[in-house]
Amino acid sequence: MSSSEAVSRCGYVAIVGRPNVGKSTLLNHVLQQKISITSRKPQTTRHNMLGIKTEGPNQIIFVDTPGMHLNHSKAINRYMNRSANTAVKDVDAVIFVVDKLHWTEEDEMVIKRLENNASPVILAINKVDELDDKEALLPHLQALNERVNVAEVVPISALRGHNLDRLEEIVVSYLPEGQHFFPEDQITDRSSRFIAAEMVREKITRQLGDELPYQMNVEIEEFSYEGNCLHISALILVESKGQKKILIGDKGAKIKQIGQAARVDMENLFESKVMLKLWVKVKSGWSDDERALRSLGYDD
Ligand code: GDP
Ligand code: K
Ligand code: MG
Repeated sequence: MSSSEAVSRCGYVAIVGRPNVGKSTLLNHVLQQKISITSRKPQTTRHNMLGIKTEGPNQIIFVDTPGMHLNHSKAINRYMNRSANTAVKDVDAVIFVVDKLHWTEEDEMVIKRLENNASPVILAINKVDELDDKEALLPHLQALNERVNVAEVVPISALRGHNLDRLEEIVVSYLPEGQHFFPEDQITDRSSRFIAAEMVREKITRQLGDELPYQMNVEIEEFSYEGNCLHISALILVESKGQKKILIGDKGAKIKQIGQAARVDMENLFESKVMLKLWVKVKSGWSDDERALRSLGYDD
């Protein structure tokens, strides 16, 4: 059989794991496009998001998920747990990402979710670039193996791209034969406006560290081309006047930095010159109010 007659495969693969193990970094590296935002902070990814990779006869549809959170008292954490839970149902395989030796209660939560799941679990041990002694992984692996029914184990570095080809090969072997679900040039199910808003949120999350809690939302008010230039206007909603002040910074220095960094990412992804305007507005109490969450588009 010549390669042009190779069987076509297509399927869904959920990327799960506790916050900060490197799920979104993994997705971006595999797609070679930054569509999912990443940072050192746990609540960076809030929604399930598809990352679609079509290569030759294979189409892998990755589902990036928010990490599972222990704190259920806030509506947004409950929402994020629900998203991660639904993602592992009806997929052809699960990539369970763990951080080499750093094991927490939140990893335990993910294991509990996977215990009764039918899909094969591919255990991806991430951040091995930070590991000097590879032998140290062995007792950790043994303990894991007793808990989850792991089909495959792959040590990777999502950041450096180490062993990701191997991971992809394994993933493809679990995909059913069938027609592709998406056109081959489509990389995500999310709109350009959504990703633009996420890029602004990433820069805020990264540049403000712990000064600004995650009860912050970004809405795109304008997204239109004028000639060759993409004009984007984003409204940042924060919870208090104090937060607004921090976000704007001394003489507007902070918000300017955030805008410049977001614009660079937007120009890369949209392959266009971008004019970005940012506005900050106070809106109090939304993260504890499910209805307010819905009105902001968090009901998928
Ligand atoms: P998520 O919450 O699981 O989606 O994690 P992120 O993708 O947002 O990554 C969390 C942090 O871990 C970020 O600071 C990443 O740069 C970092 N990170 C992700 N993968 C690796 C890796 O392979 N090696 C190292 N050293 N850091 C990584
Ligand atoms: K993160
Ligand atoms: Mg993430």
